[in-house]
Amino acid sequence: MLENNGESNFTTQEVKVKNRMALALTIISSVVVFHAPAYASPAALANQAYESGLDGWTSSGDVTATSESAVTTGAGGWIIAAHQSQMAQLNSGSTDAQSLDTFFGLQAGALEAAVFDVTNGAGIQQTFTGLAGETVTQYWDFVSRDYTGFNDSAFVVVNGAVTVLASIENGGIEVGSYGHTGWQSFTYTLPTNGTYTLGFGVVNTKDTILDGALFLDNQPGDTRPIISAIPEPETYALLIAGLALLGFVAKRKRSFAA
Ligand SMILES: [Ca+2]
Ligand SMILES: [Ca+2]
Repeated sequence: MLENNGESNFTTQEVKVKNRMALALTIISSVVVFHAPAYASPAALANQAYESGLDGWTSSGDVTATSESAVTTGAGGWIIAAHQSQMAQLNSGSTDAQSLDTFFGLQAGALEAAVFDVTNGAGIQQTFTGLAGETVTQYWDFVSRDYTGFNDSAFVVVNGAVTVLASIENGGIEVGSYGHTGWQSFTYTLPTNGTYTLGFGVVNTKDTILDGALFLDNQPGDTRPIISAIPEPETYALLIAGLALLGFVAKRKRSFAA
């Protein structure tokens, strides 16, 4: 009887301890959930939409903020327009390959290892701090003024690692001669809390002419073909034939009315 009472008392104590432990666990887990970063929340970059021009970014080479740009190629070309009023435009011909390595904080020859035969290019980047699990999404659009045999390319650099986004014929989205990618997204999820440098660039290869163009914005803008304003000879012939037909119809109407 005494043993039973003792055992019963011990069980009650055990239940109390378990209850306290459960309460403690509930408090701990609610605190952890409260402090955890929200799922896929965006990291805070300055002026990622380029609505304040290039504020918050550093750049090298031919880099400007613009609302709309006509990129003429050997096969017509493309008009690229910003989301809202501004986007960044990079044209590849101005900073030599070695200086681009330095600009992006890369080991000498790192760009050459990712994109062969690099001659010159342009770059833009920003350093920011973020928390593990946060994401950075940048929209980009690459247009090739060059043709196959040359491999102008666009790339992204995250903390010293180069990844080709697009090229004429060697990696990423391959556009071929005078091609374009349209607006695409690049998303990076921060693996740890810390400081990151996110950069984008575009380069010429083999020679330094017919620059590649890279456009950047925080949301996709517009891409449409350049429509020639000067009619082709065939168009004139059609126009004249059309006018002649109209004249014939009008004459017939007058004949019937008479
Ligand atoms: Ca914008
Ligand atoms: Ca080129």
